[in-house]
Amino acid sequence: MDRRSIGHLSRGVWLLLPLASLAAFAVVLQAPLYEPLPRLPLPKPAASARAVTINTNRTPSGVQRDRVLTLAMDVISARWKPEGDNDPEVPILAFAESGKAPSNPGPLIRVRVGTALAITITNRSDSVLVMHGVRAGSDAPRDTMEIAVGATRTVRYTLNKTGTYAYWAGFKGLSQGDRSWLDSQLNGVIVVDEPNARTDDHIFLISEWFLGYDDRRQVFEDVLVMNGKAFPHTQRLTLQQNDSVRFRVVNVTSIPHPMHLHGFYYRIEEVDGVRVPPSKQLLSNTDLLLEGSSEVLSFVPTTPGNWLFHCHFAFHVNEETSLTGSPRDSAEMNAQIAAQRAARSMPAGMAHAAGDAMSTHTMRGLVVLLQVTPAAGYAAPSMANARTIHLNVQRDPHSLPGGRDAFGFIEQKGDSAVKPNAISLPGPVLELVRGKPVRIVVSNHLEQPTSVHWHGLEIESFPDGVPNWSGMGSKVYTQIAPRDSFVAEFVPPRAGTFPYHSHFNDREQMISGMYGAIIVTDHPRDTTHDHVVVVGGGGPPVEHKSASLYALVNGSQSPKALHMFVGETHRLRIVSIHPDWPLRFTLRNDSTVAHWRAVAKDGADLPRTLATMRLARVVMGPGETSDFEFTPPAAGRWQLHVSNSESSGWQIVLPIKVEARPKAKAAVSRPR
Ligand SMILES: [Cu+2]
Repeated sequence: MDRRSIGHLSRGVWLLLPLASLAAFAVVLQAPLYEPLPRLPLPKPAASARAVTINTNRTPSGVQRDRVLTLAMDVISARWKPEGDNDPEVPILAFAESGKAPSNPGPLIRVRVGTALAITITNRSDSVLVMHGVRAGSDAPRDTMEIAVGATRTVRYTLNKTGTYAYWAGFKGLSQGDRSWLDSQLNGVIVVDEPNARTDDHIFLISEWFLGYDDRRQVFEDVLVMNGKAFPHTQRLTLQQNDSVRFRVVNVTSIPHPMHLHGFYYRIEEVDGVRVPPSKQLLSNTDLLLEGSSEVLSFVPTTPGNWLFHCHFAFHVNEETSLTGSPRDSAEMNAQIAAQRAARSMPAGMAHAAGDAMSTHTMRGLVVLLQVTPAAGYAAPSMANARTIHLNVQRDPHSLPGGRDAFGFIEQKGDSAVKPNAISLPGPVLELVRGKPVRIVVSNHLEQPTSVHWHGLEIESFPDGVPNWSGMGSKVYTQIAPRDSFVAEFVPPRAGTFPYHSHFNDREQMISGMYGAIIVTDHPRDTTHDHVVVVGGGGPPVEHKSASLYALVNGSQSPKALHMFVGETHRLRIVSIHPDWPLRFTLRNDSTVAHWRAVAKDGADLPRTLATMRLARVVMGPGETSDFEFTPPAAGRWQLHVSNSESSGWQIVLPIKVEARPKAKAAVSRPR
């Protein structure tokens, strides 16, 4: 679980307001939705710009003869529709294989190891460009190549190192993540395969088109895409149950993305072109794919139905990450804003997954749909004798820091009715027994639809909680309407620590309290030695398109202390579910960082080779869980420091009081 460091998170959701302005906003903003900022007019493509085709990275480009791949590419001005046919079209520079249309991503370079590459690039743009990733896929150091306006340059080298790599180009002087819009889609993938490797894997390149305007007001337009398209216009994969799958995911944006797979665990087989030895491959269902990084993930879709692979930053799958509604001119802007407002006031019919013109909330951005076809003879597990849990979703007005409304869960026990507005922050720990069916009746007492996702549990698709998508065939789950309820029935197959959270309008509901922990065990937990730490949102951001500054640790900004005993082993189950931030955890006392043993990640036990003692520090993206064992070496005040991964951000301290256990009184014989 060693993390490479999270780099600077420079823009977009990461831009923060000065702290001094917060107090003023906190008083004013009580409405559930902040007023959208004006949208930025988008640049227009030149009349001569050619239309971009979408490259799904399934077909290698170039001409291969006698173990030499020859690829000639031009950089040209192009017009690109990152979303639907009726959505905005924007100008970009794009790679075009000579004689073909420009594509996004650029041409796929894919060869057997040992193939020579002759790549020729002609710069037909009117700016000097620098090509990066030159010699990626070889033992030679990475290089760059400057290409003057109108110039043609050729590079030849042998692709002698297996792995997944990116090539990219940008204006002179810019890093990969500094590129903003015109040069942001000059990206392509290089795959160097083992001699007999399967090549039917799925390659996804994540890029961002970003148009900034005014740092102070954080006005910007952006769209995040996978292989040149944003959801719901991304690819839809059809997979066969029990047929192994491999994803190659390349992130050329300026920020990490916590990529979450519903329903299944994946193994990370390769990072940045370097194989991870099988003994070091752990099971994950959510992992931070760092900026500028590539990963190869493999999994077996063992359960049929409809699933997702998506980024777990709520902002990156939210309507705000969309050019839809961005104006070309003021008349169009005004009409679109009016239409959006009209749509927002509609009470029902919200389409979360598949998208619907009249919906008030849809997923956008970094989402891919997966459909797993059942194998012959598939039968869902029996739900006979399921135990029932009643979970109510309610709103507690003005109860969050800053006076915002909390949305949250409360368990209804026995026959007594739950008090209106009462919620538990975080949601109640759902204690489930491995292999035993459970029926969770979720009743929605909000004025808006909701949905609940049991994150990371290897269950059937139907109860998985993705509106208008979870399920199979004609049996598809929709949502939980106001005053309606939904029965999620499943059998948790694995003991471990998992989050549960809203999967509808996450950017408002999850960040406002709709999250909690699920703990699956074989035996009841000894809660004096088994502690749950849930870190999630404490309210939505105070301004459009900014990150929320509010976080809660076990429901509070000054959480209650945990109690531990010297020399005894305690388990810490940490759930990271703040939808805006990767979180940094450090367990320490005044003088020193502690050591702990990592024992599980995302609910799956670590293999013995990875369950090691290490310095007690970890960075976790939203949706990740980690379990650690800590044996306090000394009495006193220990602390779990929780902060966002930016050094400039907030920090919350969870106190841990460590005491020596009072010795049992020795039997002393007394005179009578
Ligand atoms: Cu993301």
